This record gives sequence, structure tokens and C-alpha cells, in this order.
Amino acid sequence: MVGRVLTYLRERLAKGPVHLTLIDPEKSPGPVAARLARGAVDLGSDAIMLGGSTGISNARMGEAARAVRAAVSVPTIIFPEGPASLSPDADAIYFMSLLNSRNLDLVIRAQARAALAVRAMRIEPIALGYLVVAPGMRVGEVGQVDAVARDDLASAQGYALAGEFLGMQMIYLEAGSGAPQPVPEEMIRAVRSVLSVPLIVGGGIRTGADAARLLSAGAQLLVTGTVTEEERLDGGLQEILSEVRRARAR
Ligand code: 1GP
Repeated sequence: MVGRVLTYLRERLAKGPVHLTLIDPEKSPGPVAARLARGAVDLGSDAIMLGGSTGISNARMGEAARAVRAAVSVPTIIFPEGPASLSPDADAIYFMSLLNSRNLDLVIRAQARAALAVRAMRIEPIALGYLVVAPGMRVGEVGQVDAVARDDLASAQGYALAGEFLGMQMIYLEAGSGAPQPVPEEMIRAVRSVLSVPLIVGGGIRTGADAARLLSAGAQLLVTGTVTEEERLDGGLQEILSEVRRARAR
């Protein structure tokens, strides 16, 4: 099934790379989330992801989704840490599996518990394979992952391609929020060379130079959270978005 938000992302991707802004409703509740989203979208961000790796309640998620939806016209996508992050107030949800978790709850069991609720909410599920690469940061710990080593290109390719073969509509390579370095370019190149579905890259992207390197290695969607939450809208995020525009013009 291909819904409205995935169609929107694919249409944008047909023209070049896409930027996604991640906002954590626990750190930035409703009105703050709305202000951050508006700032990011004014600079050219293509969609807003709502999520974080610790303790988001349905109420917090709902409040942020409603506020962001009222503030911007781009899609809002829930980036869940588990069933507690569900809300009917966003446009879509990454229906995701943490591919390299040791905890089966995060691979498939929580998804089985949430599937009927997602259907009842009529929120668009986007099937996503989520792969944590070292250092992994907080999500690596909470997600109980066997993080893919930064030089283990074959494992990254294997997980990503397995996700695609299982029917996942996008693959997300995550270095972890606040990672000192983003996912290595060689890994992005290696994964992109075997993958047909879009490749999302996030974690540790802070500057225009970071974005330019990852885009030329083959990242198709870039996720940034920290630069927006630190309100470095006119520095980091602005530079990142000008690199996305530059890559689109090529
Ligand atoms: C985390 O990839 C995202 O899931 C964003 O990371 O906060 O480092 O931008 P940053």
C-alpha cells in the first residue's frame, strides 16, 4: 500500500534529496514543537518527524502533532519508540522494525501489538527498516542493538537489503542523535549500491559540509534533530538546507 505521505516523499525524491526535521515532543512540547517546525519549514525542510528515544506519552505526541499540523503544511510523521507514541493526529507513522535489536519486542512484537490500533486510527503506515550504526548513542542503548561497526559495510548492506526484500519501503541508517560523526560515507555508498528503496541517513549531521558529504555519498533523505532543537536554525540548519537545494539543482 502506498499512501499520501509516501507518495509525497517519492515525488520530492524524484527531484532530488529530501530533508526531514526531527522534533522530540518531550523536549519540545506542543507550542515549542510548532515554532521549531515552522522555522525549519520556512528554511525548506520537507516534512516533520515527531519522536525521541525516551518516554513519550500518547498525550504529548498528540499535542505536538496537532500543534505542528496547525503550524505547517508539510506532512507530520511519527517516529515511534513504541506503542505509547501512537496518535491519530499525525499524517503518517513509520511502521518500523529495529533490524539489529536483540530485543524481539523492537523487531516485531510491539508492532504486532500496535498494528490494529494503527489501522483503527487511519494513520498512514510507512514500512521502514531502521538500522543502528555505531556509536548508536541513546537509541543504541535503549534499543538493545548489536550496532553495526562503522567499517562493517557487508553487514550494513545485508541488513538493508534484507529489509528491502521483506517489503520495507525505506531504509534508515542511524548513527544516533548527537553522534560525534554521522554514518560513514563509505557505508552510505555501499548500502546505496545494493538498495532500490530510498535511503534515509540521520544522527550527528550538524553542518552544511556534513550534509554535502553524505548527499554525495548517496543519502537520499537527511534527518536532523539536534541542530533544530538547539535552535541553530540560522546556522546549522540553514547551511544543511542550502546543501540539499544545491544537490537538487544538480
Ligand atoms: C536521531 O537521526 C536523528 O534519530 C537525528 O540526530 O539529533 O544528531 O540530528 P541528530
